[in-house]
Amino acid sequence: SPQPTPADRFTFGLWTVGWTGTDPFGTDTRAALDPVEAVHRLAELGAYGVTFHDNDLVPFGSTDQQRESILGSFRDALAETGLKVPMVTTNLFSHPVFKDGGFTSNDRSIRRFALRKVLTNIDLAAELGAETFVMWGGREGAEYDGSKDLAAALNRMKEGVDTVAGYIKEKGYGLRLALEPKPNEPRGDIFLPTVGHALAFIAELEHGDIVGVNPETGHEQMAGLNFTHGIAQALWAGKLFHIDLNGQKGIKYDQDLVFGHGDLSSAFFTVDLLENGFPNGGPRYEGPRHFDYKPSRTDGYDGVWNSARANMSMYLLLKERALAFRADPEVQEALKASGVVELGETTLAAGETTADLLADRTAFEDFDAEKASERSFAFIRLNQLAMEHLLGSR
Ligand code: 3MF
Ligand code: MG
Ligand code: MG
Ligand code: MG
Repeated sequence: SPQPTPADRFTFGLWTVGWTGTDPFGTDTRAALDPVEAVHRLAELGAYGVTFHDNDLVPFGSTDQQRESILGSFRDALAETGLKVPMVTTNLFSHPVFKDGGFTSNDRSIRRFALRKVLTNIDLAAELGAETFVMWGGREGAEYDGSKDLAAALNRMKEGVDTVAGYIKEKGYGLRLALEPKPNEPRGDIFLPTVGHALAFIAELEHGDIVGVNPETGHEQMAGLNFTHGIAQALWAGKLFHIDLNGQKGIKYDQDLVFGHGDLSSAFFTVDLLENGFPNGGPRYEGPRHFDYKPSRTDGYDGVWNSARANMSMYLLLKERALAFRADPEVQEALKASGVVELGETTLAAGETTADLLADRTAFEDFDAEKASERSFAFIRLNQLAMEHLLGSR
C-alpha cells in the first residue's frame, strides 16, 4: 500500500488513536496512550500533524503549573518530530458541568465558564500556530423540545461564536473558526445538525467572515445525507475550512470507522472532489486531510496503529483511483455525453437579458419538450466507469 508523507497533509486527533474503547455499554479495552507517544508514532507513520481538545492533553481541573509541564513535553515532542498542530478544539462535552451544553446551557454561569474555557484555548491554539479552531457543540442540544427556548439557544450560540471570533480579531490571531455539525449523539438532538444548518447560521453572524464548517463524513451520513454533496456546498460557499474524514454505515450510532471502511463509493467521490476539484472548476479544498475515527475497541494497540495506517492508505489508494478516473479518455467522453460538462455552461448567454430570453422562441414556444425528453443522460455507464476505476479494473 502507498506510503504517506507529510506532503499528503494527513492529520489525526489525539482522541482518535488515544480512544481507549469506553462506550455507553462497556469500559476501556485498552490502556491509556501517552500523547507524547502518539506524536512520535504518528510522525513515524508519515502523518503531517496532530490535533487535540484541551483536555486530551491537559486533564480538566489541572493547575497552571501542571498545564505548563504537560504542554512543555508536548511541545518538545512536536519539535523532535516536526509534527504540526494545524487545528485545536475545546472539550465542552465530557465534564458533567456541560451536561446541558456550554454556549447554550440553560445555566448562565455555565455559559460564562464555557466561554472562558474556549478563550484560554484560543490563546494556546494561536501560540501553537494552528490555522483552524474547531467547535463541535456535542452537548448543545436537547432530548425534550420543551426544555429549550430554541430562539434563545440560537441567540446564545451566536453570542458565543461571535464573542470568540471577535476575540480572535482583537488579538490579531491567524485563526479561523470551523463549526462541526452533527445531528445527534450524545444529545437526542444537537443544534446545527447538518452542514446546511451550520451554513445558514454562519450567515447570521457578525464575524461570519472568519467562521466556516468542519464537516464529518459519518455525521452527515447519520442524517442520511450525502457527505460529498455537503462538503461541495461548503466549498462553493467558501466555507470548507477543515474536514473530519471517517467511515459510517448508514443511519445508526456514530461508528467512527476508518475512512473508506463505511460507504466506499461515497468515499471515492469525496476524495475525487478533494483531489480533482469540481469537474468544471471552482473553489478547491487546501486544508489538511484530518481523520476523526475510533480504532475499534475489539483491537489492541496493533489495531490502533494499523487503523491509523489504514486511514492514510485508503485515502491514497482512492486518490490514485480518482486521478485515473478523471484522466481516462473514455470517462472524459462519458462526462460530455452525460452533460456534466454542459452543466458548466451558463444558462443565459453572455450579456443575454431576461427580455432576450423571453423573446427567444426556440427556448419555449418552438422548444420540442418531447424530443428533449428522448435524451439519455447515460449516467449508469458513467457510474460503472467510476466503479471499475474504484475496483482497479481499468
Ligand atoms: C464527535 C466528534 C468530535 C469533534 C471534535 C472536534 C470528539 O462525534 O466528531 O470528536 O470532531 O470535538 O474536532
Ligand atoms: Mg464525530
Ligand atoms: Mg463520528
Ligand atoms: Mg469530528
